[in-house]
Amino acid sequence: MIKDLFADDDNIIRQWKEPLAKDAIILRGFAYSKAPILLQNIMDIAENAPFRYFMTPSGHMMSVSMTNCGQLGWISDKQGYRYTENDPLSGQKWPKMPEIFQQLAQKAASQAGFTDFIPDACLINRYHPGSRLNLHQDKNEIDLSQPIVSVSLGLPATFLFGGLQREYPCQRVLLTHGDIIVWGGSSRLRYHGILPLKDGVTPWPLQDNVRYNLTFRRVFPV
Ligand code: MD3
Ligand code: FE
Repeated sequence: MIKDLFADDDNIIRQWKEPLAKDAIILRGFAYSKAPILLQNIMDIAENAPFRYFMTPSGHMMSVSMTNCGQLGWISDKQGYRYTENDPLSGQKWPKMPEIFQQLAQKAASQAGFTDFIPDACLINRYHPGSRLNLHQDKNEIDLSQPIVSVSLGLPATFLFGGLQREYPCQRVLLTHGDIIVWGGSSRLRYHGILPLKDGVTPWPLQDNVRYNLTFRRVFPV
């Protein structure tokens, strides 16, 4: 009998923890083995709630396209940044957050010491080469005691991780397919952003030249 060399496949997926700052950690490779099913779920969500380019309150079109799943979705328009229960494109509720998204976010948060993280919002960002996200804070959530969990899929991106004021220096961190960042506590309001994406090839089953980021948040207190 020949031993099945792939029987314990999960054990050969490379995973490690990289502290980034106080209350912020990178879980390298944490989502890697789940990437195909996560991507399939993203495609299903986008059939009901398509990716779209929001306008910022100041009237600029964002270069990242977005959609959402969960009880609440993050949107932007002339009236400002906020969370809504309905997709403004369809007037319908945002698609339900898939069970696998929920579980992954909760498992990642607990790895970082945040127990019982139950996200009520998942923003899905899609980047193409040239797409970028300017330095900003995530502060539209009411419950700032809860962490944020971010999952990177597809093309690598250079993440800028700043301080509590815009002028403070930034660390640059390369985020690749399957990486997760969890941050909360004293890092919750740090400025951060994504440098313009570069061309590249992406792992199966992704089409080339695209990056997705799932951002799990708790908007309303539990
Ligand atoms: C915030 N998205 O959607 S998430 C966003 O990759 C957003 O699409 C980026 O920022 C993206 O609001 C980055 C990752 C992240 C990581 C560390 C942080 C956001 C952070 C630390 C403090 C505050
Ligand atoms: Fe952000």
